[in-house]
Amino acid sequence: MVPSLLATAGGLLLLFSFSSAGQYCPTTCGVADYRWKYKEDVTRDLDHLQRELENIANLTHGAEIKIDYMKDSAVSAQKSSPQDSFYKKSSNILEDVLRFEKTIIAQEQQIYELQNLISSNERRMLELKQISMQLQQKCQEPCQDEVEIKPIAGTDCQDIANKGATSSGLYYVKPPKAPEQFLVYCEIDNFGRGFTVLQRRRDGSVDFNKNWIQYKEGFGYLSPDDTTEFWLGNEKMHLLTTSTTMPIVLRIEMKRAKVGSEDDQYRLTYGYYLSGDAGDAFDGYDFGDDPSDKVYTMHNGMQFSTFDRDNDRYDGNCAQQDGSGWWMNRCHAAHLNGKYYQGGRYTEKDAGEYGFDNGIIWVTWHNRWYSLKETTMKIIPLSRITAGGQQAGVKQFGGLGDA
Ligand SMILES: [Ca+2]
Repeated sequence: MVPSLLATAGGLLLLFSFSSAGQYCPTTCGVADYRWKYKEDVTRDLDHLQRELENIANLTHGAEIKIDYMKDSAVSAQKSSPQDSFYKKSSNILEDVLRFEKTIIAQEQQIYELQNLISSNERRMLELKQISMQLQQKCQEPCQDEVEIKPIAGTDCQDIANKGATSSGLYYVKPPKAPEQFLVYCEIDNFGRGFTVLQRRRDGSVDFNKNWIQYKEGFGYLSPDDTTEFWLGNEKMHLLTTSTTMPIVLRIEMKRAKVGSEDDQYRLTYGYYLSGDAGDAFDGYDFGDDPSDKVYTMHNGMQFSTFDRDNDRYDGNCAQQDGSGWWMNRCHAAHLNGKYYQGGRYTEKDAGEYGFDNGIIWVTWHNRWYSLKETTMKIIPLSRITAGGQQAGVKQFGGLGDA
């Protein structure tokens, strides 16, 4: 049987499921990838500009020294009374004036080059703005000609199911605090439950070793038939979990599962957990290496880390050595964004440069040297689960900490 896990809090429930490409749509329209690609050029240009400015500053400084020197020469020439000495001094002054002129010409040349650089940068900025506007337009209605997007929209997939949607697929959602709607894959079951899918691994076709911006915006592909891999994006996950339109059961009101804002490094908090056969790896795990293993591998309350943004509780950089963005502690017992290993089992050698367990891991189900073949992370308002209906294979695991 396929084990599944339900982690929650407050109005929302986080569910993970595992089990042993056709039409699709990019999760972000490639905005993040484009930005990342452009970053190097911009950095290089800025460095160049910086060097030019330093050159000019040096020249200006040189000119100041020359002026001081000329003043000194003039003063000393006035002081010396003999005529021959005066002529000698004044020819020295002439030479200095000539040198000074050369310096000014060189400086003017530098300023001219700088002006060119600025106007070419301005042109590039303009181009970039145009491209960004085009992308923006595309992002508002991505792939609408290529993939089937269902006509019903809502604040999340449960809202969409409540409005009568009965089949899984791509839908637009606009959570209350979202500036604009975005596309998600909704898993809608026969009991009228609408899960909003946050992450999908199924074949290793998408590289999950991405930077902060890419995790923020999302990456991979959404498909109407759920055949592609993706990360919906931390910002969208934050918007989806930061507010819910569903009534919240009082019993768990103080215990919310949510992804924090970027200011809080997209911290993950949850307070209520329902688990199936796979156990709660999010609560940490005692590997038997160290008495503090469990504390150092629990994920509740952790901020998000990527190789270029280290928010973990480890001296080193978990996201870098394990090759993924995740709510790293020191480092993990659950690691669903890990490297995809086709065969499942892998070794320290397979793990490459760092040799740490970097697969798709859920240690309370399989040990850390087994990489899961398929995972899904999805959320649903808690009331949909606690209100009854099908809960086979799902039991309450325990109330865990405050959010
Ligand atoms: Ca660190």
